[in-house]
Amino acid sequence: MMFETLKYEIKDGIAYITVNRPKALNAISTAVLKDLKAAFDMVKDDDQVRVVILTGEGKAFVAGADIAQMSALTGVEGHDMIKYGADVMNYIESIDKPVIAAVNGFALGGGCELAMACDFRIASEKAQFGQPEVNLGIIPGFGGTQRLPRLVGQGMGKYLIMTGEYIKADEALRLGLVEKVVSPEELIPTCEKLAKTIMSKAPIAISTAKRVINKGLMLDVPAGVALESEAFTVPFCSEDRIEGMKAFLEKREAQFKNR
Ligand code: DAK
Repeated sequence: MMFETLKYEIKDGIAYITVNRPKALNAISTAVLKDLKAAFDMVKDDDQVRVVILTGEGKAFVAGADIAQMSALTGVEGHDMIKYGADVMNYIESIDKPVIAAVNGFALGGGCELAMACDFRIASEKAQFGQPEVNLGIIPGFGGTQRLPRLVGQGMGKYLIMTGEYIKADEALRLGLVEKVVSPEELIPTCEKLAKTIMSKAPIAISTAKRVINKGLMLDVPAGVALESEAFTVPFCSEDRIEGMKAFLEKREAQFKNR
């Protein structure tokens, strides 16, 4: 399928989704949001796809929501747009396959929020992160006020959102906003290596872990642990669990079948 604002390719179980508006530093317009929703619908329905790598074309990952488009909206239109964008980010987070953000350059405003809706952020040394909304007289609207403090802590989350300060990749690593920093050339190979490691595990275990971690973060610890106990039976009752444990005892690699 062709998208107006994205490239979508599948290779060896990995869906590569690339935001493709390099002249506008991949700014998120309504068209980008619609394309992202449609692309993740395809990821969800395609059994061939096991992991997603999401990146940006050119020198930016995504430099924010499209300020030119947003500036013309009325209050009501602005509300609808922000709600739609926030829903798309929630949808990406809810996909039961791991999503890796390969952050190649600027991840600002809506771009930082898009990266945070992914499961992992691997950054190029050239990446920069920030929530500069306060410079425009607004606040983050695609989940940033909620996901950033959960990743970097309350004080640093407030600091970044209230100052609009940009941070480089090494600082993002120190804060826990990204999992790894690599050279630009190593960015996609590093993401592919991570994807392949995850793909070698039992898919039902991976999807269940993602769901329980995401849901549990919204609960207190005893409620989260109850959720874990309940969810544990899903992989435990799978054929892959029998194979995984048998393979261990037979000292061989497990052959998982996603059953
Ligand atoms: N939107 C639209 N165009 C953008 C853009 C953005 N966020 N960021 C960059 N561009 C465009 C520039 O206008 C420029 O276009 P031309 O002038 O060539 O036509 C082109 O991309 C290249 O950018 P620069 O020439 O500025 O490139 P530099 O390397 O010099 O600078 C930069 C790179 C990332 C430091 C700079 O472009 C920059 O500061 N960009 C803006 C960063 C930012 O503030 N992002 C937005 C965060 S706020 C809503 C309203 C608003 C929002 C959401 C909803 N509603 C009413 C619903 C906003 C949310 C955000 O994400």
